[in-house]
Amino acid sequence: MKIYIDGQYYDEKDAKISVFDHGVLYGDGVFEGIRAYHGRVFKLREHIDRLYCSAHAILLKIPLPPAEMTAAVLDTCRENRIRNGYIRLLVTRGVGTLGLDPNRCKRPSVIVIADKIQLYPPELYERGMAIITVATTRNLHSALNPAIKSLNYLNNILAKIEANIGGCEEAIMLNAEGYVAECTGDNLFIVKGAQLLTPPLSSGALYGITRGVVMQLAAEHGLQVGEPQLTRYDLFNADECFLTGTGAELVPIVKIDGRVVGSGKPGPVTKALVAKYHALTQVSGEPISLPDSK
Ligand code: PXG
Repeated sequence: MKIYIDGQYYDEKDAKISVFDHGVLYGDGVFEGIRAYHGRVFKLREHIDRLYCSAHAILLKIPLPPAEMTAAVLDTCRENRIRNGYIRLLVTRGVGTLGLDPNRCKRPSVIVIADKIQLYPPELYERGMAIITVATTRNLHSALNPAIKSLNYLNNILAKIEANIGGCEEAIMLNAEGYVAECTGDNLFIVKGAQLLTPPLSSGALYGITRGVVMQLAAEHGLQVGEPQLTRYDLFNADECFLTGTGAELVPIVKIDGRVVGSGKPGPVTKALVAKYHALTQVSGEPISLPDSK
């Protein structure tokens, strides 16, 4: 595997950054997780936009314009002959001193990794997943806004650990007011009658790219899409529930904190949206343009 670091490709074993990089010292940086399907990068513009918005929010000036970043992602896929895979894009604050001051960091570093994807087992999609609410609440937006996809993911990691201790692969995170925000690396949706509901961004949810796609597909499917504040009660009494994310796509949720959701099986609306989402991933995206011989 070849890793892109600041305009050059390195073998995996040589792909290294400094221990003085503030990305390592302080989690000072931003990232994206992107999918490629059938030789195309899905929703690349949206991911690039979100990366620059995250960077803007932390006053991190990405050293190349979005068009060059886009080209770097596509080129890294070509370099690794990736047709289907997972792309991790990150920008660190760069090499600085041991002190906090980001002004000491002269140049941010850009890293692109294009790899095979680790998928959840297919049974999970057929049977659905059980999840639990965890004690760790989402970061306050007045402290570290969860809309920023920063390299400081400890809030999410702590919640993930609690999920694992509780025997689950994902967790519901509430915000400080007790409203549902999202999962540790996925957004959350419920179906109630003809409505598709997901927590608003102000709840502490990430502005998920998959979330946006699913909301659009649902509207086209004739569902009424809304973003009200949701409580655990709303989730327990939903007809259907699922989570969304670039890696996970759509995963049906059939049990929450021991309460069976709906029929206890993946529901018809979830299945219809899964089919629509898969269909879209097969036909859209930025072409990687791999030569046929490769
Ligand atoms: N919420 C959070 C907190 C996320 O980090 C999503 C929702 C889904 O967003 P997209 O744009 O992908 O639909 C994410 C992104 C992992 C992993 O390995 C997942 C994400 C990021 C990093 C790692 O599960 N998800």
